[in-house]
Amino acid sequence: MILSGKTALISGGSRGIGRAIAELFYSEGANIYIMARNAEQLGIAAKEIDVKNENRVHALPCDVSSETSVNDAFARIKADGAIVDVLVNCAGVNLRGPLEEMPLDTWSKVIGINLTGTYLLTKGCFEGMKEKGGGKIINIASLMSEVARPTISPYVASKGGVKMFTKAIAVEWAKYNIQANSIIPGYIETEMNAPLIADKEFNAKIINRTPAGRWGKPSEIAHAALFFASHGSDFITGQEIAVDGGILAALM
Ligand code: GCO
Repeated sequence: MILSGKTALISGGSRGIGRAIAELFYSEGANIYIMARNAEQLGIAAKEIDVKNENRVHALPCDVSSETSVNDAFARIKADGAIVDVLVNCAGVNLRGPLEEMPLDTWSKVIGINLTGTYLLTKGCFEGMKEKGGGKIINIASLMSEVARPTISPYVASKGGVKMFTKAIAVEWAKYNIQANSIIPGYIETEMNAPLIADKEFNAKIINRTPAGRWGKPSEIAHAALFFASHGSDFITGQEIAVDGGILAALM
């Protein structure tokens, strides 16, 4: 199995894309820490993912936007005697509203979780990855790393930052054999997008705008993450894979 003997840390791992990545990584033999703010939901998810009851999925409650919370989480991993080989920065929120009415606390919350959280977890993994002679950092970017749409300005800014931060990690840590790459999901059936799916007009727009003619599934993102977690990506760094049903390739 591709990830036997590897420890993966997946933020946002209790649901949606992060959960799908955790499930696939589990099936490939990884030892997994899943992170989320809601400890109860996280504990339930960890048990559900660990279908073979091998104690290979660990719930690690964490507010990724808080340096203290992130430091406490890494202290727990260290106390377990584990070192993170593969980091998946998937924790993300999208709080929507007109830019001209966007409150600073909403802006700060989105940037704090989506971008600052990625920075804090990435930095927390460095010493261990350097010690082990390498590592994989996989950042979940977005269509909004490439293009924008109205009413999601903090999310667009955060995901543009995630894409470019991935390149910054890549160029600075390549000498330590640490590869950093981004995945660009298209419109995926997740809880974050539930309001959009429920909006018949928006839903129809996405179906029409996506050449594949459908919303993507979280599991379809997971396979791209597995590639970036594998040795197959050892000479790939600072890049992006769009898993978007062709939406970015299409003008209309
Ligand atoms: C939105 C959506 C998008 C998608 C995703 C696309 O409000 O338009 O939430 O942001 O979820 O980010 O990559």
